Amino acid sequence: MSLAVFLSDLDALACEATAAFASAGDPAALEAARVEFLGAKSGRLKAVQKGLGKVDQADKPAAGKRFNEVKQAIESVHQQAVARLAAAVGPKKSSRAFDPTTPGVHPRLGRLHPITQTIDELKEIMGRLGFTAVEGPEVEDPWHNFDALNIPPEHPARDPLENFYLEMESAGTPAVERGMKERPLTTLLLRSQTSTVQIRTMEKMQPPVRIISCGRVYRPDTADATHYPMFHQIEGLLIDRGVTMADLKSTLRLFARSAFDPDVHIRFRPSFFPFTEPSVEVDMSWQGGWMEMGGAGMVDPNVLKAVGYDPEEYSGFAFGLGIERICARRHQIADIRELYKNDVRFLRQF
Ligand code: FA5
Repeated sequence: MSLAVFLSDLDALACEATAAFASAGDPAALEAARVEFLGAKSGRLKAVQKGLGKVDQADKPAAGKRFNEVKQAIESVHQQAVARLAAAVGPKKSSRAFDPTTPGVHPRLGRLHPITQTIDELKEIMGRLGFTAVEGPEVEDPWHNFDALNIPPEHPARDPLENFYLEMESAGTPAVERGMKERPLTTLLLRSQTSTVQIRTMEKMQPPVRIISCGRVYRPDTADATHYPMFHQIEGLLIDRGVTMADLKSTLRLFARSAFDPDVHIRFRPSFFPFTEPSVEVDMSWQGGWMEMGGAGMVDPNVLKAVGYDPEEYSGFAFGLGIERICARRHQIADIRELYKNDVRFLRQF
């Protein structure tokens, strides 16, 4: 066989194979074309290869070289056809095209817990009245929770059934340092009232004092609609010269009008706290009746003495209100336990 005939057969096959692969519309047609042209046993390229043996001896190197070139070219066209069909099918999972007009999914915004919101607002209101917000520890020693607040060792408020006591406190008590009656080593406790911060503040600064403190307090109370074992209080303390009960009442009235509504009434009922004299319970009008919000009174001279203030020179008032009750009244929440169920359907309302 002459070289010219061999090359002509080879080129014709290349043209046919290229056309067949390019026109294959689906994988089955492409596979059929592959078998026809590139099939290992009876493919047409194989048949042309057999003609190589019949080419004149002198032309064999040129014929062989050309055969390999054409074979590679046909295989390459086949690979391109495979890729073309695969791209047309597309990746399996995202067969749907992206539609930029589809409405998006709004990310849901988180929000502050209603108690945190209430605390922020109370700080704001009292800040406008000139009170600075201060903090105190939740784990307290009995000096700050009881002794300095004029609550003697035998007082029922110190009963283990009324408090969450923790481990033993270290030796060297502030009471002894101040020359007060020595008392035995006792345990630390979770503070049962924010009145502890009155003491911590007065220990650190000289009058005039005008502070509030908001925070968690703990009591082994049974949870019900108005009680929870962990709750929050806002403590207020004002110490200066010539402070009277009238200042206490007008401050609480201004506070109530800002926190609730301008028509709110407040009422003082005589009461007793060891750290105030006289002492009152503070009620605020609500839904045709009264709601107890907290306690208040004029700071007892014994407390002033315990922190080194001169009761002849200074006087002051203090109050402590329940923040859960304030929050419940602001948002018409009938049961404060709802605040701690972590039910987002409830919390999302505020
Ligand atoms: C006191 O805790 C005093 N320290 C308040 C005080 C401060 C008096 C300064 C004088 C001067 P009382 O135990 O009454 O007082 O608590 C105050 C308020 O905390 C209550 O009126 C109530 O609103 C709230 N409260 C008390 N116990 C709970 C509880 N278990 N769950 C939710 N709120 C409570």
